[in-house]
Amino acid sequence: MAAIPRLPEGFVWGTATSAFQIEGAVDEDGRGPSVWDAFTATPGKVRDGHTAATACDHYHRYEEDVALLRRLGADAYRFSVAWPRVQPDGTGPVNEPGLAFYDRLVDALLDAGVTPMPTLFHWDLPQALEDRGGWLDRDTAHRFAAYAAAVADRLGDRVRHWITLNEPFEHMALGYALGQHAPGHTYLLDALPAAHHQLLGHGLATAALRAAGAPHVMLTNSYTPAIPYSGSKADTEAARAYDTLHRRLFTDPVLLGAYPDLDGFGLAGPLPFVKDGDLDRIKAPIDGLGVNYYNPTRVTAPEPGTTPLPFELAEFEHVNTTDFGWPVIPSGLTQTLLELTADYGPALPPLWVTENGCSYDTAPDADGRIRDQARIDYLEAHVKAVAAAVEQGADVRGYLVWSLLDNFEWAEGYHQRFGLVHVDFATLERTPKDSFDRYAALIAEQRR
Ligand code: IFM
Repeated sequence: MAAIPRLPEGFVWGTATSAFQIEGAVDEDGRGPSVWDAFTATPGKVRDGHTAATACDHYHRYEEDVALLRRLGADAYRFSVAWPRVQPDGTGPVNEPGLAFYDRLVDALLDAGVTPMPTLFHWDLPQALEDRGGWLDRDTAHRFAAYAAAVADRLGDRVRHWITLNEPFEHMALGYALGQHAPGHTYLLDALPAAHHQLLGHGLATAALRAAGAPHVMLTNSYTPAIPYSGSKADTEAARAYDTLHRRLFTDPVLLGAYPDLDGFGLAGPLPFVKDGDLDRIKAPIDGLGVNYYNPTRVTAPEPGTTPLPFELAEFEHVNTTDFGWPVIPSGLTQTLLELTADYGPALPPLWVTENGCSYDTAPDADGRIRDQARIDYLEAHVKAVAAAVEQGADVRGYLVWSLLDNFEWAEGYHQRFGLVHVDFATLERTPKDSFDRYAALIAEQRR
């Protein structure tokens, strides 16, 4: 294998997780129910009826997990704060025992020499807010800023790096448009206010974090280059439409203070849910843009009359796929980073790869070792893809593997294993995989 090029001095290496996917302890210490508790309790929503009631039991085993990060040599750890643990109803006074958990976690990370990078919203909205309309209700954006202020008030003396939202596109598309994730709505394009209100929440929370003295604030989006199925004009336009919905809808307002033209979606003219001053709030300066990358998306023009959307998705042929069926195309990460750099120019803050990883269910061998060579190959190829983008001018500051642990993969339950560390969900025993050791060696090599 060719050597992995050295990333610039100070480049940050780490891993990422999210609260609902690992914590468990859903009924403890005053935590309120989230939309995901309700969704997992609804028959047929999650594969094999899996729930996250215990997940990785990280809530009780966080010290063991922080020890794993120390052993990995990670510079940073991106986790999420569960809003319903901090404010069980999503509003009102904080739930002290819930906030105290994150206090302990942050202290443990700092003791281990690992920089905490909390994300304030990774999809587990308090159910009480969903009952009032969730992200379709503008007030949720204001509630989010108040919650962000409460967390910053408690952790801001030690946490410097904050992330407001995780992947607002997926949350809108899967949760509000298609119903594959909580809260399970199938509103198609009527889900768009959920995009705007999340972005408004991001802007208002950014202001709240600044007021609390936060020096480094980011938003994390998912990015996927839209690859036209063919060179035809129709496929090229379809890919452009997909890119508008997935990338530009969630990036232009934040960096440029304007929504892209949505004419192709039958939405000519001003969007009725965007009020005066919203875009100025959404455009609050940020210090970094989080990039979650898994694969590119192949896009084709739709057959007339088959869909209200100006595109259809297609499969890539002759490529390896992960257990999730996702194509393994590392060059898509280079392309993503370079396209952001070219398209947003001076408006683009430094980029951070806040998630990248793959699902492979490699079982322990007879000797207990997990020889997940496919994950090693995936990670090496994607780190090289980051290095290639940096070499060509992208300003990338960090790379975080999704994920530290095998965990609850949303509608797939425990069927997709993304971890560097294997979790036996019956015993909760953690076993670092071969990829964990390879990533540890890679981090050490980069520091030498
Ligand atoms: O597990 C998810 C994570 O919560 C958000 N980004 C994609 C990951 C893999 O599907």
